[in-house]
Amino acid sequence: MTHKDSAGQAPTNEAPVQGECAEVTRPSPGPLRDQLFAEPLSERGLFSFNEAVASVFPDMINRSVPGYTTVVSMTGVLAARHARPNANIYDLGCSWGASLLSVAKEPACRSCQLIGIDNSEAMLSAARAHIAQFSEGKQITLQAGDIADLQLADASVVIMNYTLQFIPIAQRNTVLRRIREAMSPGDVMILSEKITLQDTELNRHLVDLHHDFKRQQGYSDLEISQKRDALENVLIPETREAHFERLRQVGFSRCDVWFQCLNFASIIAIA
Ligand code: GEK
Repeated sequence: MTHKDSAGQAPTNEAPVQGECAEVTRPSPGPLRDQLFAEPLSERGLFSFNEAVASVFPDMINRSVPGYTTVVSMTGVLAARHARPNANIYDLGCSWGASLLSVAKEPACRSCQLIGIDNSEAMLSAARAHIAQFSEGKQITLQAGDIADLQLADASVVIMNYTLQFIPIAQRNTVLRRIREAMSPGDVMILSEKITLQDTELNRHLVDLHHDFKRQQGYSDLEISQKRDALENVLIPETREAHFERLRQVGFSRCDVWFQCLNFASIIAIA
């Protein structure tokens, strides 16, 4: 079996095995290497969380989001400080469930219900297979659902790692208000996002640095530019100030960035 951690990261030198012997040598291939944008695409398609993306997701996010592993592992630590016994811990846009696996390792979260919600069936099916490999995965329930129609209750921790950015800006206020309404004072939201900077020149610099990061992770210029085109108008980043303003507007008492690497920030918001 491929060695991997709960974030689903496979060793970086592992390319997908192809050919007849693959089944014999690699009975459980684990997450594949992301090569979805490696060849010139005849048509510019919008990015979606389909089966192809779901199958390579851990490799894609680990090599695309600087600081992802730190955010995922610290999500469990942050959750442990705020988990109320028997309350719910939600991960909205849970993908393969990496953040919930991090939470499930924390003894302080053991009496909580860990609920992962995602609207991609392909992602949920990959998540089910991934989570089943970990004993702590038994504590996790996965649900198909759209973040726009959330029904949350008694949420002591709400995790939204790199997902709000895919919700239309006009809906973000309502989504966050519903989340806040399901929380009690002292509960925590962990909100991780790609961000833009108000200073346009510095913003361009950080975008360039992010592309350098992706090159360092083995992505080619073609992969970087085709993925960027596919994500245009699909992933809509905002400034950290816009996030703070919205979080306060919907009733969070305090918020700040607890981690940032290049143009990817993680915000802690206390209800
Ligand atoms: C991680 N948090 O590994 N409703 C529900 N799910 C949605 C919606 C929606 N409206 N829109 C997008 N998603 C994860 C990574 S990925 C981030 C999150 C990325 C889901 C989508 O199907 C995908 O699984 C996830 O949000 C975004 O820490 O790919 O950059």
